[in-house]
Amino acid sequence: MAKLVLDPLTRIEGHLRIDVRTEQGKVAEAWSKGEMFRGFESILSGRDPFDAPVITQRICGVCPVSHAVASCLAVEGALGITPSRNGRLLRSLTLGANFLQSHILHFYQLAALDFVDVKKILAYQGKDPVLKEVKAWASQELASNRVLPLAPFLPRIPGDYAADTDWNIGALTHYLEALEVRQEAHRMAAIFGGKMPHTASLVPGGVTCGVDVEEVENFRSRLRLVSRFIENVYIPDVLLAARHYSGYADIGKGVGRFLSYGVFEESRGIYLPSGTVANGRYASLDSSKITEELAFSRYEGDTAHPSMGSTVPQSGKADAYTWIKAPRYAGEAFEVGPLARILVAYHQGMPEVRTEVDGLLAATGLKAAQLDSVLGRHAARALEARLVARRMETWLDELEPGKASVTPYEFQADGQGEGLTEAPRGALGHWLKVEKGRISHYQSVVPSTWNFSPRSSETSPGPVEAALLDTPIEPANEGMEVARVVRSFDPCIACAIH
Ligand code: NFE
Ligand code: MG
Repeated sequence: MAKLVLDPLTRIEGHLRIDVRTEQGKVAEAWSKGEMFRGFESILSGRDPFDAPVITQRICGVCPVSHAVASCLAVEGALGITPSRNGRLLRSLTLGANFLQSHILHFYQLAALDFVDVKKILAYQGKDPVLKEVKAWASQELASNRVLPLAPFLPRIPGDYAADTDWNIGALTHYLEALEVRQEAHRMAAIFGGKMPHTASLVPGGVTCGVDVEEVENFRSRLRLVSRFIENVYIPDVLLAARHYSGYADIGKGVGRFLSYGVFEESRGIYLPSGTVANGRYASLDSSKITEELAFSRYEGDTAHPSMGSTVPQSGKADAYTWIKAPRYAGEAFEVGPLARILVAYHQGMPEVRTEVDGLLAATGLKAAQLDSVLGRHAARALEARLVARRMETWLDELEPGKASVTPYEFQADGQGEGLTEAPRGALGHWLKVEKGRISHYQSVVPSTWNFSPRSSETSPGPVEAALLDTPIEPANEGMEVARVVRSFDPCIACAIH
């Protein structure tokens, strides 16, 4: 029996710590720990409800648009505001751009370094000027006396990296290219969002910018650049990774229950459906079944629906081991994220998702059950990027230049609302109550809160804790297998603890 601690495990803001206990070369128990508290929900109390989208975006720089959309929907519900048609489409375009940048960022900048041996650049013999420059830089760094040479590529967990020099160098090239493409996606979000990372224009009622044909085409041309990268680089790289690391189709199997709130408002309805999948069966979503449990979380109070719950920190709480709460649906842990959205859409029967998933299974030789794995999560994220990028073209076509993007409304001083949407990492809900024109209650339940939740009882682990069970551990890898399982969920702890 041995214990392994990885801390911090995140390559972005937020401090995720993972502890595992291993037995006979496998993970026998795991603990997911959010190591800080921020208090956004308390900050919102007493504020003007129209400040909510501005403040909640500051929860995160990676998925701010989702927080803006969730709070706009919650305020609209509370105050009886119907967003305009253009506003819905512009929100979806801005959110879509944010999904694309986040998925590309995740695969290349946050996850790829667990698979790609960047040191192989030292063996580069070709003529590409950028790679020659990277090689020179790497040699210089490694020969230097710097404390952290070759950051952000090093230090790293030793791991079992693929040996193929060309593959590794190719992947490094794509790492660099992804940085540029991500900028394009940020520029797209800024066209209607005003600026990034935190948009200035998403408000209850729609978006405060007009639809101008030139801007629409500006957006479209950038979208095509990003789409080209998704089709020609991102998806092929995921397929190649699946070949080099095929064992990861059998590692990281989670709780087997998936949930999506549905996302991307269209002129009618929403694009990706809401619902749950358990035992391979689709069911519609009933948001009254959502609770947050607190047995092992450092907060006061008891299990409650987020419309009633509170977030009051209690640092010395006995048995508690994290600042992340434990969201549950009908009392059970559910996985959220791109894989959940894809499986919910698949089992609900959405034709284009069925085509994509069946195509992926045929191309990789994976069985449907193996989607619930490390590789399945990476593949679902890439397929979703393709689906969203394609659909964004139709939202651009549906915009009505010259028509209003925001609806006028009569201000109501009281109300209660629920804003359910999806962030790149999964289901995102904001719940608020307005009394005498001020926010009297605000709770958000965030994707990484679902996935990185602690136990709700001794026998009911959170989704990542469950996914780590039985992961084979090779001592020489120093926990790389754990890192790969955890990062397939794309953790953002700044969001999870908010
Ligand atoms: Ni900070 Fe977020 C997304 C939200 S996270 S990244 O995606 O909401 O869990
Ligand atoms: Mg919360």
